[in-house]
Amino acid sequence: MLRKDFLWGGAVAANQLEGAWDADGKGVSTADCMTAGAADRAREYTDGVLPGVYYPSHDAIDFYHRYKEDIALFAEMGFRCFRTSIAWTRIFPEGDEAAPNEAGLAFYDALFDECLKHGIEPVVTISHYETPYALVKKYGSWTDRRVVGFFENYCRTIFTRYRGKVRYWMTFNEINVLALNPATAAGIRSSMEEPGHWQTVLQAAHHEFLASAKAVKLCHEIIPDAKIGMMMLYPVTYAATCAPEDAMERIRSMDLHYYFSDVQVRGAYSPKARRMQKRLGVKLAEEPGDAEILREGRVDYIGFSYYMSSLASADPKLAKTGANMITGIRNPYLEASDWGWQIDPVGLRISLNELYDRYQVPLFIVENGLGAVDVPETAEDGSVTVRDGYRIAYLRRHIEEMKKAVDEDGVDLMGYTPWGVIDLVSAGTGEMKKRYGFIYVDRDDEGRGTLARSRKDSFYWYQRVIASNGEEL
Ligand code: BGP
Repeated sequence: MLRKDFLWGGAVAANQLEGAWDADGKGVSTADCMTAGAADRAREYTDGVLPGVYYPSHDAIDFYHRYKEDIALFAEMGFRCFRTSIAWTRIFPEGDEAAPNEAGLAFYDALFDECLKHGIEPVVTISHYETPYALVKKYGSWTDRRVVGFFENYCRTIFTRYRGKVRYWMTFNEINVLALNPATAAGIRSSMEEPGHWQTVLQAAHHEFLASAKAVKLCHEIIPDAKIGMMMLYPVTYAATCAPEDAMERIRSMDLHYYFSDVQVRGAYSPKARRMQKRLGVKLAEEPGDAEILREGRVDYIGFSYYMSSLASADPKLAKTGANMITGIRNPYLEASDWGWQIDPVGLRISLNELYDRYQVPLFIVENGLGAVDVPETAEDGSVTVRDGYRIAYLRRHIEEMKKAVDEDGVDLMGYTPWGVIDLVSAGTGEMKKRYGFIYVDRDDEGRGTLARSRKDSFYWYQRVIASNGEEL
């Protein structure tokens, strides 16, 4: 049985739904410089906002102006929590100002008040793929240690302002994506093929670790009853065959991800992480006192996203399939989504087992879901719905496995917030067409549509799931 206060809810990120990208003093974030892509075409990351170019985040689904209507719908589903992020650029438009932008702070005050009014706990990601673009231009983003101080100032500001309103926090969304896609994660232009890539990203990671640790300490001081976690993409990986070389390759590929979680959960680089730095030719610039900062900033829980599993093979020639930030090998036992993400409910149970065995801290599934093409239907009375049985099937099977991890394997699980509970802009491709929501939003890839909201079949299904605490699936 799931605990009585299990945090059922849903997850989104500011840049993927708020829109109002330059309203009320907001600055430009890296997400505001991402063009629209497609399933087979990557988004482009432009040097600032260029005239005449379409940027999907600029209007997104206009949550900034419609949040009351949307939160009322979340409340109708019975949400106990709502995971969103604060856009750093609403609070500090360029990231390095000394004083915050009051209009930005006031927006999140109103948003959190609206949630609390409905009995919904806000769960807040402090940085979700939306670094202030001015920090990229002036400092090279997280490659510069000064950004740690700016982040600390941002955290102190929001913890002080929202104490009494927000009890659940996460520092960096999918922090390990910094190694795989530093442009999306932090606006850093570097690819794995480039010499110096690892020096750049692991130095930036060191700064994010310090920033996260300082945020944890500050949060505990300012809001003593708060819980603050890390957040990672969990890429559960199997050996492609029973060849021992593939088993070793699986371990090797996971090492990169544990590099991130080990520091944030255990408060220090592992011996293996130190070897990895050496092997990759990285000379980390560290200062006396860093070890202490990391040790004192261990997180309270691990939030993670889970969409699919991957395979590891020592054979470099194996075919690839599309995957969330990771290029994977086709698994013949699994079906894939239209975007090539391999659907694997048991992989969620395995992820929960692996993470809990390794760390024994509470876990929180803060993203999971199916990106799919939805076809809206209009009834005679004019109401719109989507018959999304495929989405219900995906979520049902994942929740079943999640419950086994709790009931049979003893995993300490805080909650479950499926991704993109209201249709929003895809982070990977910038599409609207790739929909995750229980709530349909009339908006297409070219930015057309009325933005009207409609309940899909999954809306009513999820409502029953929450009401029965996961018993009625
Ligand atoms: C995660 C991100 C989210 C979200 C999700 C789905 O990696 O944290 O921001 O977008 O993936 O990905 P996509 O939007 O590319 O389908």
